[in-house]
Amino acid sequence: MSKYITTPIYYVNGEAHIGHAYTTFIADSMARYEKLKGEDTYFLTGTDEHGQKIEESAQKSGKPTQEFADEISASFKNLWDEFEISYDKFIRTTDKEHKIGVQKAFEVMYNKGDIYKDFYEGHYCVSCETFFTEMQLVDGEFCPDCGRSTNVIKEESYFFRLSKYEDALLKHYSDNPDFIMPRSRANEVINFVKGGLRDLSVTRTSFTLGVKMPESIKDDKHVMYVWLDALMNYITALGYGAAEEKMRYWPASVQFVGKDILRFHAIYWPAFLMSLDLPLPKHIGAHGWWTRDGEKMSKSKGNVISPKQVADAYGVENLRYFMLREVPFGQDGDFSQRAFIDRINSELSNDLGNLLNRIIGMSGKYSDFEIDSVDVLKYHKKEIDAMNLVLDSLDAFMQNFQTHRYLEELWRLFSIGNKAIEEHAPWVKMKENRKDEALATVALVANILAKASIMLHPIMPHTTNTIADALNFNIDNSSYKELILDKKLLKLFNIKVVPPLFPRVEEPLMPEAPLAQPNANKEIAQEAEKCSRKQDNLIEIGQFFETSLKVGIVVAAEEVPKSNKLLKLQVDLGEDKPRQVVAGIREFYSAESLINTQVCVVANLKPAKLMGMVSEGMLLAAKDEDGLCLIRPEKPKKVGTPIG
Ligand code: ME8
Repeated sequence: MSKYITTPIYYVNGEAHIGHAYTTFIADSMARYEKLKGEDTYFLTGTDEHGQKIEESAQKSGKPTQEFADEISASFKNLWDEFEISYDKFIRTTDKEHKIGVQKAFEVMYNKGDIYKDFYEGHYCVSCETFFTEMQLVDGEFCPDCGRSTNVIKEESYFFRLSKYEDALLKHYSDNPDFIMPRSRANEVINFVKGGLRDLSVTRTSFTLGVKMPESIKDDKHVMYVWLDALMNYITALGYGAAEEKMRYWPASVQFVGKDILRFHAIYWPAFLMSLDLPLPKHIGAHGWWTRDGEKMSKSKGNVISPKQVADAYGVENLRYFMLREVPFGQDGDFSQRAFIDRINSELSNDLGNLLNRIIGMSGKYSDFEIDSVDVLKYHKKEIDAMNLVLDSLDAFMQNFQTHRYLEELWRLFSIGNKAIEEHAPWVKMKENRKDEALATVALVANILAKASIMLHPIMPHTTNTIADALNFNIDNSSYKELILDKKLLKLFNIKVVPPLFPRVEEPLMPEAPLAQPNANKEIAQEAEKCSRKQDNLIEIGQFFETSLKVGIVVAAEEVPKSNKLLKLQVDLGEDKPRQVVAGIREFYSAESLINTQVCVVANLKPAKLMGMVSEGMLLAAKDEDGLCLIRPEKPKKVGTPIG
């Protein structure tokens, strides 16, 4: 079965930052993984070049729109080329074939009766290129997604009958629980659809930068809504509406997106596809945000980190490893230079790099760089079995896009190798004239390194080719089949000396401090390392006690209208009256289930306003890829009991 993997197409309103690089790295690694397995795989990325946002950015730059789009699109493409992203096609929505495909799709939906003409009056957020109803706005004016001011727009518009697809969408989510990954993200989509879908305005008359209407409809005032145009890229790239020879790749096996654009991909896109009578993608993989100081990194906020700058300092493959290892798929992650350096030094340099160096050194010393695997099974059955168990477990993590777990498990192989060397001490065996045994251990570890490099190849292609070169084999589909699927050992190694792959990083390599500051005080940092709390910033105990934490009991709870996330709670903290706490936990708890249950509350936060309601505290909770749970006292405690 063929595989089709996509990234979002990136807006050309600014250069790529590490958020874009992250999506592209995940998709690239997945595509490389499938190709390594011998799957017929097509990998698409590209740029989104229409809409009011781009028109405004071009105007600000003082350049003609097309020239502006050409430059930024090229900067994305050049960066991906420099990073050796293995895309099969880089699509631009200004490509002629794309526009023809979008017009064709519009026509099909129109002829089916799924698109009709009417008037639209609503509040438009240019940054999100989305209309909102008055009720959806925060404080009657602000965009509920990005918080920016919205504009009132009244215009004639064509509408897509999104409401018609409500039931079909809900059925699809329930029949295909893995459609939205991670599963924990599905609830927000399902709740949104259950809340009722309004027909979607899919054309604009207020600006001109967009795909024109199809000839057959002849309504030149209108251009197509940028999201309709953009989403269609996933099929126009395969030739939809023109030469359709690549449409055999459809449906996509996975479409990677950031959680910010999940709604477009998990609601609008499937509805458009249903209208076009095309099958739906197998998975929409929604990842979290890279944040800086807790805030989403974004071009419009200007708080971005340049992937080129990081890659120049640390190497692009180290960056790929770090980003895919650091953050569980679906979760947010803060980009910290300290955490990056820790992973380079401990995992890449110590665990992997040193193991390779030891094998190069021992093979040279004991047998002139030539070792065979004849005695490996005789002396190392236990290690081989352990290695095979790890190798067998890996595919499932990749299929669930859990790159952090995949790498974590993969690293167990290096522990098996390092442990075997310590336990069997080949240098002692050599002294005792037990050369066969000594060489068997070296060959075992060489095999471990070979197999691990095959599995690491999709994430670190060059580095693993260097390892393969040092061990004298090739990483390709046939070695994948032999060494991973058939579990064979490499018979003979002719080992080559290669320079250390991962020089240790002693000091941050980025000039000023564009990333999170490393801990200023080295001693404290070392102490923290011992406690294996490497990435936390240490605080004084007094600082902790500045936070007043108290046990409370929920005495009333209700859903906040128009919000999929918020619940309004009344929490008794033993004060003269209960406090109102507005908490973003509705996806995980129903209002009724909370009544009469105990919670832990941050009681001395400045009151905040959420959707116009005052919130006088915050509940303690823990969230991972399986969802969120409240932190509660193990046994019931008197309300108001301080925690600490
Ligand atoms: O939304 N952390 O384009 P865009 C992680 N053109 N990923 C991030 C990120 C962050 N801080 N910021 C951006 C668009 N991304 C539309 C898409 S698709 C038919 C149209 C990544 O340039 C993430 O993948 O704003 C997000 O979905 C994408 O960039 C949005 O890029």
